Amino acid sequence: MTDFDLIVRNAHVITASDIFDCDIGIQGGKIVQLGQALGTAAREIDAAGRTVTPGGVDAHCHLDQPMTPPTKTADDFDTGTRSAACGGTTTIIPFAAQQKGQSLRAAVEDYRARAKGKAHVDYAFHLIVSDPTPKVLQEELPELIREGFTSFKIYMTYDDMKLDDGQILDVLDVARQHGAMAMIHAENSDCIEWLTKRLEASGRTAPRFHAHARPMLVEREATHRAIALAELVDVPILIVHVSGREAVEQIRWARAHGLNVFAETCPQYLFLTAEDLGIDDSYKGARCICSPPPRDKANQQVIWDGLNDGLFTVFSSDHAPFKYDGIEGKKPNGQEVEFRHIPNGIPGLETRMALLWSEGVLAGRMTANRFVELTSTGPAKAYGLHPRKGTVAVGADADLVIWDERDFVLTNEMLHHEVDYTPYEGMRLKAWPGLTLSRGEVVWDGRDFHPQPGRGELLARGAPTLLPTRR
Ligand code: DUC
Ligand code: ZN
Ligand code: ZN
Repeated sequence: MTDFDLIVRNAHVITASDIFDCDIGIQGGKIVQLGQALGTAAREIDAAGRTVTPGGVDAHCHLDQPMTPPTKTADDFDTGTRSAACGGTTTIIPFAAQQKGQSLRAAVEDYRARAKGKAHVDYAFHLIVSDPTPKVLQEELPELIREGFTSFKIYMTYDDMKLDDGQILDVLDVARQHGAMAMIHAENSDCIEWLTKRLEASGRTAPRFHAHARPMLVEREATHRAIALAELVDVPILIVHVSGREAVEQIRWARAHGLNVFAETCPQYLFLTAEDLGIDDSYKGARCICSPPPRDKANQQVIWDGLNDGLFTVFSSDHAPFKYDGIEGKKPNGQEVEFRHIPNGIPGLETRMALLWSEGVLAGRMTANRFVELTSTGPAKAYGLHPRKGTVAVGADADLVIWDERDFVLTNEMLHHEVDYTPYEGMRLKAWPGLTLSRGEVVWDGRDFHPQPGRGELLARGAPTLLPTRR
C-alpha cells in the first residue's frame, strides 16, 4: 500500500499569493497533502529545480461553435483540448451560443453533444444570449444559471448576435437577480457598419482596413455604454478582450466611481499590432484579423500596465480558430474577400501560457504570482470554479504545470491545434510547459500528448467569487 497515487517531489510552487517548496501528494485526482518529504506513492515525478504552477484556466475560447457556412471553427473539443493540454491549460470555458430564434436550452444541449466523449481536459460553458425572449429571461436563463451555467456573453456588435440597449438591460437584470457574471463584447455596431461602408465605397477592402473600421473610439463608446447600463441595473460586469488605452480609461473611470467592472485581455493585445494586419494590401494580414483589432506599441504598454496594476482579472486566449487556407476559414469559399467577410478571430489556446510566462515573468515584466492570478486563479474566481480550479491547495483538483525553461523559436509545427498558422510564428520564447497534469493524470509530458478523449468533465459552476457575498 502506498500513501498516494502520485507525488510531485521537490516542487517550487507558485500560487497567486505564495511561493513555497514542497512535495505535492495526489490521490483520486485531488491534491490531498502539501508537505516536506511526503511518504510513498504509486508514481513519483521529480520537479527539482523547476517551477510548478496551477494548470491554466482559459476562460474565453471558441470550439466547434456553430457558424454560418462556409465558415467553421477548425478546432472541436478533441483538438482544442489537446492543444490546451499541450500548452499548460487544464480547464477551458468556450461558448454555447444561442442562435436567434433558438431556445437557450437547445443551444446548451447541442453544445453538450458536441463536447461529449471528446474533451481531454475539463471544460465548462459560458452562454451567449442573442435572443432574450420572455421565456429566455424568465425561465431558461434563470434555470441554466441554477444548473451551474453561471456566466453569459452579451454582444454589442454582429447582426446575428447583438442586443440593443433595452435587451442588454433585461439580460443584466437576470444576472443581478440570479448572481451570474455578464461578459460584454463592447464595440459600437453602427459606427463599425458606417465606417465599413465608407471604406468599401473607396475601394479600401484589404485586411488591414479591418482595423480602420474598428478604431478605439468604437470600443471606448460601447465600453462606456456597457458600464452605464450595468450601473443602472447595479450589477457587476466583465468587459472581454480589452484592446487598449481608450477602453482601459473607461474601466478605470468606472472603478474610481466604485463600480464593479472587471476586465479581460488577451495575448494579441500584447504581442500584435495593427501592422500585423498588413502594411500594404496583401491578404496575408487576414491571419491576424480579430475584434477588437490589435492596436500599436503604446497601447501594448497600456495593457501590460493594466495586467500588473490589477485592472485586469482575466488573461484569456480568445482562441477563435479559423484556417488561413481552406474554404471554411479566412478565405471563404477559397476566395480572397473584402475584410468584412473575413472570419474574426485568431488561434491562441496553446500559446497563451507560455507567451505570458516567457515575455511577462521571465522577461521581468510581471511577477510569477500575478501570472498565476491572471491565467488561472482570477478566471476560476470570476466564473465560479475556485477553489476546485485555479490554485495549488489541499482539496483542489491536481491540475498542474511543471515548467521547462529553454530558449526556442515558436513555430506552428510545434502546436497541436488544427489551425494552419500561429500569429506568433518565429517568436523567441524562454519556456514551455514540460508537463501538464489534469486531475493527477499526465496529459502532456513535454514531448508527447497523452490522448484520452472523453476524460474531460463538464464542470458545474458556482457563483463568481470575486466579490463578497451576503449570506
Ligand atoms: N469576439 C470574440 O469574442 N471572439 C472572436 C471574435 C469576436 O469578435
Ligand atoms: Zn467578442
Ligand atoms: Zn471570443
